[in-house]
Amino acid sequence: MRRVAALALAVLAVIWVRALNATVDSGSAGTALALGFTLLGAWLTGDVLRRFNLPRLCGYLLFGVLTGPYLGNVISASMAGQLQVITGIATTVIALIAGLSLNFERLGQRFASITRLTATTLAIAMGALLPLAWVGWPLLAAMPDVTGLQRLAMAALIALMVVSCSPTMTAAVTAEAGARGRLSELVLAMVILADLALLVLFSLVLQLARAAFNTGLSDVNVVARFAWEVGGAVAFGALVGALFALYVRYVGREVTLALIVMCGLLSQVGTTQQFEPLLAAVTAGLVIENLSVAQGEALKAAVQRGAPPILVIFFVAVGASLQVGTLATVGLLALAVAVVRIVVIRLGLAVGLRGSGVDAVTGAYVWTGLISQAGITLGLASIVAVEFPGWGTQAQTLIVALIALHEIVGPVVFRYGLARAGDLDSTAARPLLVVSNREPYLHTWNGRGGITARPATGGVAVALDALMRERGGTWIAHGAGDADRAVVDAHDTVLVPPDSPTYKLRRLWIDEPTFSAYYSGFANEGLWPLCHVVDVRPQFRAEDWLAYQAVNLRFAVAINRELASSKTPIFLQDYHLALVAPALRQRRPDAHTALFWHIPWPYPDRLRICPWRRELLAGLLANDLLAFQVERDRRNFLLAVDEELGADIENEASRVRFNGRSSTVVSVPIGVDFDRIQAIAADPALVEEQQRLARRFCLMGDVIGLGVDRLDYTKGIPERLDAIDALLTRRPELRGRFTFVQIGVPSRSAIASYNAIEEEIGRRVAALNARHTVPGGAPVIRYDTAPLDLRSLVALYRLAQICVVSSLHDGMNLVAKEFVAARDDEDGVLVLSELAGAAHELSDALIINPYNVEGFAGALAAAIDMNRDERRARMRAMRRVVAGRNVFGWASDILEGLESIWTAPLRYSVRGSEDAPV
Ligand code: GDG
Repeated sequence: MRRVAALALAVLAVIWVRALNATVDSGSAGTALALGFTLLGAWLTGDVLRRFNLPRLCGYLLFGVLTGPYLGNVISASMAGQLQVITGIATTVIALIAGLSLNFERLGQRFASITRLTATTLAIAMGALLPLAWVGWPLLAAMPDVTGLQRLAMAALIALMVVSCSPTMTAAVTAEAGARGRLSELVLAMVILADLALLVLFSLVLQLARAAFNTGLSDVNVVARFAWEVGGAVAFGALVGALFALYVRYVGREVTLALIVMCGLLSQVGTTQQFEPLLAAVTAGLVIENLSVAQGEALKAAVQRGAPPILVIFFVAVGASLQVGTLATVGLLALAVAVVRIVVIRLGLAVGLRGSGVDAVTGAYVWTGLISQAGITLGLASIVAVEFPGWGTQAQTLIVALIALHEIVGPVVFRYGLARAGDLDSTAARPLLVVSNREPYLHTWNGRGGITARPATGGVAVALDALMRERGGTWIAHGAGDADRAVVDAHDTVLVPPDSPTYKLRRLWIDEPTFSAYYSGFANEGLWPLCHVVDVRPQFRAEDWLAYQAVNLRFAVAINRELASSKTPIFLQDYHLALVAPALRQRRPDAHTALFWHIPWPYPDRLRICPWRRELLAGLLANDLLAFQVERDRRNFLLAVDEELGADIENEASRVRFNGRSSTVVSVPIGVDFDRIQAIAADPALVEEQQRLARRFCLMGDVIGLGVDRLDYTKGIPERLDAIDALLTRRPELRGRFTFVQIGVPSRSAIASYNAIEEEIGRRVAALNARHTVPGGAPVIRYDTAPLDLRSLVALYRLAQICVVSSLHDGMNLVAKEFVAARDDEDGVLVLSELAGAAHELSDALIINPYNVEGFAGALAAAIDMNRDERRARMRAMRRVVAGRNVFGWASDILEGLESIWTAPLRYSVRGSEDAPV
């Protein structure tokens, strides 16, 4: 039904667009054939250029430039009409992409400083170009004697066109180079903001020009038309954006088709109703991306799938219109303008960058991203040519020549800038070395003599695996599968993922007694309870400590062997590996290491329980970068460092100097793979899985609660059961209506405290079911200890009205964020413990204290009674947070943090000062 509705909507919209644009004749077979050949030829040229590390778009342009002189004879009237529509749609797609690329929330506080930098750069560049255009006006030949307001308006329009940039090219170069980092992020935001401002200014000056040239406008009309053109465009764009976001959310079918129809609407309605169509499209993109990141992501995927053919045709058309011949006539002038342009932009940047907070390396290369000009500039030039056929056509020739020049030079220079600023090194170009206790894939015998590769479950392992698939490199971990040895080569490595190998898994074999003392003993009976404020006594045994040191040393030796270049970033995971860095440094003093501590860090009084705390602190400080989940952990760590080691702490720079070296200590909250969970959630076939699970868990009542945990005493499961008990006692009418699904996957079962909690939970579930289950009804608590795959987990998240996370203490808690990511229906209530790190970010959950049973039960009742509007508002706010900080952002923040430590001192070492600020 939804599919039919989507198609009907698309067809209606197409009919409307065609009605609006009645001048276009129906296409002929020849048009289709010519377009097909153009696509093929352009695609091939793009591919050839790609091999030389140049963006494909350059190839399309080049193809257009080369075939342009011959196309004129081939293009028929009907083809020209089709091309015009395609070009209109394509420029709108480009503007929409620009809008979709700017997420205010993701930029956070940087947004204000980027806006300031852009405004300063533009103001200075325009301030310099305007008088130059005025003075240089006679060079343009047409109407050299014009003075006064007319000359001012013309000069301003030209200056605006000259200074404009190309969001598409910027985005294309960034995407194709696989760049990620400060420069690409900064440039993209700047280019979009600059073009937004220019579009508004252009519209204003255009009205002035119309008045000055007396094209039938009074002064009042100037203001009214400007308000209509800009205000109307913004309002129309916002409306279309909001409608489309709703469409993607509630219909979600044929998104690519609907996208193209939407761009058709924006471009055609904009033109016929005198809106500024490009501004409308940028606004639509901004609204979609900033109202709902998930819809923005879905749209970006649709653009990737559906828009390339349109963009190819567009860029070929641009190439064809560039007419290299014009370069011969205005070539010298264009060259001079290009030089002046870049000089004034650099001047503006030099002023704007002062005090902007942008680091010096990034700042030095921002100009490289501001060279390209394309779609939007071309659009402006053709408006001027149409409105003012005399001088406008001449100005268009100059601008087109300028674009031709910049299209050739821009992408190459920007790529160079990205490389110099380290945006290329920090991603795919440089492999990564991940080190963790647990491996991402386990090989096990399947009972029929065959071997099965099983991926690790859990958000972090899956996300790091995705990162490794993208970057390549090596992952070192303890080999725990019973068939692990059978699949490795002579160097104990195996290529993974098994279906499409992209990186190396290096396994480490640790004998059982040592492993048990290191893992169960020191890590999980000592450090785990030490770091969590719970009622379990940490056990510190000397033999466990010895095993912990020995295993950490083994990891360090393995890293040293695998590390081809000292520049390869090493990303160590968690509390099992606190002593790896110092052991590695003895072998590789210049290794680059970052460690993420996934669990809380205890306050100094509790840390003092550990006899080897100083060794641990010193070990962690041997990393270049040390990251914690939340600020409180970072603070506790710094307090301990101060108290125990007397190390030198620069609080502002987040740096600790100890033992002749310095480490940066930061907090970077971990996220989930939002897009992946969202994609699973959006799959219509998931409904069948939900139905299957509903049958399996006998979910007959109308209120379903859910808890998903590793069976761990820190997760507050008994407290959760107490609260449910209190709820059903207080509200007996809920019996028979309320079912709670508790997934509890056993872990660390060799440890007594874990055994005890497993038994306790089993006992309490039985008692609670006995007390509250109605005769003949299904049990209140559906308790299952079998692990589920991610798909089933997402299905459960969507089945539940309430998800409960009641940790007594938790570094973050990914279940809370996964639940939110799965709820693109913006429904469901999260009941979240204030003692979990996630509560620092998800303040729109119902926050509880698991030790307060009555309060907890009250929150469950509130969750059950909450009305749809409040549920939606809370979930929407939480989704914004979870989407804005996904697990890839987490990893790249840490890895980029590591990179910047290593690029900064290099620069300062030239000055020979260790203490220079970074
Ligand atoms: C530490 C910190 C921090 C659970 N059951 C199944 C399953 N899971 C997955 C969940 C989630 C993960 O396990 C558990 O997340 P937690 O955040 O509770 O993780 P911990 O193991 O306690 O880990 C914690 C985390 O590190 C990350 O930094 O958040 O605070 O203690 O991803 O989905 N996954 C599948 N089937 C199950 O049955 N596939």
